Amino acid sequence: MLRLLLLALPCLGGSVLAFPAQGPGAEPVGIVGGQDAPAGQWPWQVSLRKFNENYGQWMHRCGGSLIHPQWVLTAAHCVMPTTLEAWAVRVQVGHVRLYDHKELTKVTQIIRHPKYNAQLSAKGGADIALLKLEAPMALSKYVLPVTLPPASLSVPEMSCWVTGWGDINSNDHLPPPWKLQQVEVPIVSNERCRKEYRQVNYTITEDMLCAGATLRDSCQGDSGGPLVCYMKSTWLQVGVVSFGQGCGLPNYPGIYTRVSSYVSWIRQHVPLQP
Ligand code: 4AZ
Repeated sequence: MLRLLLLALPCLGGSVLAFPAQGPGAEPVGIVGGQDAPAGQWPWQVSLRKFNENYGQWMHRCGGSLIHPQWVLTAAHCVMPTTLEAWAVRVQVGHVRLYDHKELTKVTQIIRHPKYNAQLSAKGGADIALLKLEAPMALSKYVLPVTLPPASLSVPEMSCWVTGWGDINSNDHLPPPWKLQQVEVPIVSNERCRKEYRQVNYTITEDMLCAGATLRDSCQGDSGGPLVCYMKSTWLQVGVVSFGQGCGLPNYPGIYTRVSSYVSWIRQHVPLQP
């Protein structure tokens, strides 16, 4: 999950080179089992970009969500190492396709959760970070912040949605034109999730939340993106895509940072919407 994701590179003459995740220990790497998301369905979804020196391109690295006109929520592992500075990160807001236009929004501050442990990575929990945008976004039908849950929220075993431009299967990148994908995923209780993950020695802590089923999951490149549930007649962001054992595998749901565990930390930095 920490591997630099080179989702794909739009190249000269409109042709495209795709770079699969490589290297020893490369994990199965989008959204598995998804469909194209209609424009305006998930108006808080953002694509987090990092400048690739070799290709001179701002490449998709992770997802994120607009939680305030000037703030994006993402995963801490998406903005590592800590030497990664705000100028090297930009976001695309308000579009379902990657790379079909050049407007990116500048980031002026990266706040990683102080309890995120770079050595343990996502497995250590607190996989959450905030990005401050250079100016508040103009809100529209296509650009709207998502609602955060109350700290007291306990998410029942219901059906929710995860979105992103990540891989569509282990090692299968989302093909051009890179349209945002969505998939409905069941929430899995921490108790059940813990039992499954014990087999691979992962510890599921209270600040994590599990969701997914066979061939319905998030995957590499979706990290940092939102898991939302329709509750109390609105969409609440209950999770941030964090990690998991493979993608869409039976018995291994995706693992998310539980947003309700971090609302008070978020509120220390992000004002309530005006
Ligand atoms: C990753 O490597 C990753 N199936 C993200 C999500 C999931 C697994 C891996 C969940 O970024």
